[in-house]
Amino acid sequence: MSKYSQDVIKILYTHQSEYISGQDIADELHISRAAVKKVIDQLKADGCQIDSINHKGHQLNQLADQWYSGIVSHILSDNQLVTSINVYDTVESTQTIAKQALVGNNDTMIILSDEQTKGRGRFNRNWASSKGKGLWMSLVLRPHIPFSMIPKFNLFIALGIKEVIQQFSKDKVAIKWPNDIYINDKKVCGFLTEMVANYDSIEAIICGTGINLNHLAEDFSEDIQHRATSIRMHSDEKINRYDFLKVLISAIEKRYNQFLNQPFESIRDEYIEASNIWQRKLKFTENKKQFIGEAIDIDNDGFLMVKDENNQIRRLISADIEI
Ligand code: BT5
Repeated sequence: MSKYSQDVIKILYTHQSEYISGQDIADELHISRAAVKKVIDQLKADGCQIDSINHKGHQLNQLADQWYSGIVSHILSDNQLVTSINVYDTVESTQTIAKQALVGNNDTMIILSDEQTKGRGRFNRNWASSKGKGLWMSLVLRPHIPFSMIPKFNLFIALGIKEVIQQFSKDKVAIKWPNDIYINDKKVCGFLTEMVANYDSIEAIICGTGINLNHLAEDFSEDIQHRATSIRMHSDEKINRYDFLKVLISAIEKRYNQFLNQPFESIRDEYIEASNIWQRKLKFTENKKQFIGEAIDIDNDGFLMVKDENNQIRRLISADIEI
């Protein structure tokens, strides 16, 4: 991509309601009209729908299904959550990139990639991250908190992600404790929180979030087709990834501040209401051991209270739940 692509796409994006001439773009960037034309031709070849009319100029109608750093930086310009924005077209895993990028500095970051070739879930399970279909993101945050607060992070972030997906979905969105978001009993999002720490303090939290935005059923491989869904499959229109990202970061920022300043108790009722695990028989896996039970409550510390088949109450900090 040419040196000026990100600047040109940002100008087109911020002038979406009108035509802007090649000369105006060239003047703003101090480059030639021919250079602007070259970039615009490339953007069209990428899949951007740009209407170009002689003597009138260019108008952006639709962006390609990819992240342009020029636009990401623009839409996140007023965010207080991260200072550094890193956009890739393909990586093995944004978690790996995040872990490398956080060394030797104190930055907070967002890492986005159009595709992950080795996206991973918890316990090194695979996370399918096909190109241009979803939001594959890692956030590097630097909270000054004790280790004991880490599990609480997921609970606050889940509410933020859930409410944003709900804004774009016609159907009910629910949290499946502790790390998943579901629509109609199918998984639309999974996230995981990893930590980099030295012996007495946390250096960074890396929150990896995978959200299926624009998949159609056939875009999922056979092994997950029956339990995966996308927001597009519950919406009348294609999801605009940039609109989605803007609201998502703002919701996460709000929930992150809540997490830093408030106890879980303050969101407990809201969390319980947003969850889909109540009044049903569930299969739990905890430390590789399985049991059947019913979730009955979440306590003030965010532990899940489960009644197993022997009527024993178990208190879980994390587990896999099969619905
Ligand atoms: C998760 O793990 O749900 C956490 C997923 C986190 C992915 C993000 S993407 C950005 C960042 N970079 C990464 O490399 N990872 C993070 P877990 O609870 O272990 O769920 C994994 C299981 O979900 C798999 O075993 C599949 O059954 C299923 N699965 C895989 N890909 C899926 C998808 N795209 N949609 C729905 N389900 C999927």
